[in-house]
Amino acid sequence: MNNEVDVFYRELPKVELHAHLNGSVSYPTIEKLISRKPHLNIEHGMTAIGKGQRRTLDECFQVFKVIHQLVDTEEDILMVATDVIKEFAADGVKYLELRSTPRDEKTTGLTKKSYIETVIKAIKQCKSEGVDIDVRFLVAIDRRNGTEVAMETVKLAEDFMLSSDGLVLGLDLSGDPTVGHGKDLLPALQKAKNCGLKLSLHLSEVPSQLDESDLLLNLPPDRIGHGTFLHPEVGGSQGLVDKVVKNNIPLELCLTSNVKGQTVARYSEHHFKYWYQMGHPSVICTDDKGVFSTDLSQEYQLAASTFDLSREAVWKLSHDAIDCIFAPDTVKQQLKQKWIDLKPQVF
Ligand code: 6MZ
Repeated sequence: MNNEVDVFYRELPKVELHAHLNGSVSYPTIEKLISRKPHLNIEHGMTAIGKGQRRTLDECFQVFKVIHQLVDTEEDILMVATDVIKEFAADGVKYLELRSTPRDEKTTGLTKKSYIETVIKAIKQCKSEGVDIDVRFLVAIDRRNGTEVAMETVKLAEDFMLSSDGLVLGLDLSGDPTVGHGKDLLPALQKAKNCGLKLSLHLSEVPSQLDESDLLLNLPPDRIGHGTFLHPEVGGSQGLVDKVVKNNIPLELCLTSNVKGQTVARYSEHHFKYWYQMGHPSVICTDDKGVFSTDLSQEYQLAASTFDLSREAVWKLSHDAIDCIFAPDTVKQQLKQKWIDLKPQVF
């Protein structure tokens, strides 16, 4: 990780709401996975995008395929999830919503159900070890897998929502945005909403998804991932912005991910500026801290230096993220108390 991050950002209590499990795997964990599976001939350069490097979004999705080869047993998932949770905690994250796409792996006996059970086991293990972070889980639908798998995933998520003591809170819709169409997933998402699962949907991560975004915004989702091309200045529309504003749907914004994945040309052009200036709920997140070689402290520092935010403004930004979490109000109150306790006397 980046040692140049100012201690203020490291010590800032933070909320992370957009973190894909397998995109968050750090260098040391990748090393451990590679040593478990040397026959795959995978090198670290194939699993992360270093400082100053960029890839097309398509190339980023190839990286996930490499990581998935390395993470294909319950044992791997337990290690990956435990390491990721501890790393977020060490970076000052007090509340984390992890998301991941459950997979069946015939060769190892991994099933979608045991995948989710293993992530829950990791969350509970960290809690029992006293790691200072509240972790919840969102079950992800990979859009390329289509209608039937989406329905199956909703059923699984519903079962876990009812049996996981509040650890499974909702659904994420993600995956390569150039593949498939949201209209095929709408019935599954509607069903999820009806049964009380919260929805965080990747919307308009690439241009030319206006129809889809318009359709999915009618649900409406509880949060939006990226939303890069929603606003009129980048080819979106005022109609889309109005829907987001009317329903007060928070945006999860991932600066480094969007710049390294080349959907945003430079940091100063990031759509954080548009939404933040409007006073719309905007939450700084990492997306894939391993793949994009970043962490949440670094993302806050980047937002502050790019958009000239004072330390008070940064504090308010991290504090206001609490209102966007999917856990119930009692958890929000506990977190707000934590922020009061940790607030520096002077900035
Ligand atoms: C869309 C993304 C993503 O689920 O195996 N994922 N989906 N846009 C992005 N922007 C870069 N980054 C990650 O984590 C990896 C999976 O998360 C989704 C993709 O479906 C990817 O395969 P899990 O834990």
